[in-house]
Amino acid sequence: MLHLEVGAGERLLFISDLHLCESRPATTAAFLAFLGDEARRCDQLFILGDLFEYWVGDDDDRPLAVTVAEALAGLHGDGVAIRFMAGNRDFLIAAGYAERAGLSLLDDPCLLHCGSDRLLLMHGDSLCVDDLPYQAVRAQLRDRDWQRQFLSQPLPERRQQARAGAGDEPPGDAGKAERSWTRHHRRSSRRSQAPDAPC
Ligand SMILES: [Mn+2]
Repeated sequence: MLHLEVGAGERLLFISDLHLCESRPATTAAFLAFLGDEARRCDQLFILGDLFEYWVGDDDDRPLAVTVAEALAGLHGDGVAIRFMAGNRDFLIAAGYAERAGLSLLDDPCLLHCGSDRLLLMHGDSLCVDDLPYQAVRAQLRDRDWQRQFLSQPLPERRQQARAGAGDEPPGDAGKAERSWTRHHRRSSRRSQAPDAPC
């Protein structure tokens, strides 16, 4: 497990599950206002997953992704460390976007040492251990081969697949998006005739 130490006097802020998307501009506006004001007064901002409703690859240059990257990079430029742990929606955020947005990527879980306190940081979906189908899908979505195959598709196709599963549902309903990803994988597996691929 990743261990991270922060100074006892540091001001830390924790946020998660904003599920930013184009259909909820008020949430994006509130987040940008937060980055410009309250977040400026902390030393480290921890974003614990599902910042975005969906993520189809760091090459996605939709305006929302660009705007948020610029705002985060501005905060980082002002001296605030920004730690990012992926969630079950934006698990494909990787080094490319992290670089543009000034993020340090965190593994899930991560144990934070803060003076004499220890804080366990997780997105939380790994704790749904009774939901065996979900855990199987989760393992598959974190599989490097599956991710490579998905990311090798053209950007418009990836966007369409992600929107089909995640676009209109309310935040918090993680299962629907995951099921969409699974359906996608089943189709892809058949296309590539990979008989051993899990589905
Ligand atoms: Mn989530």
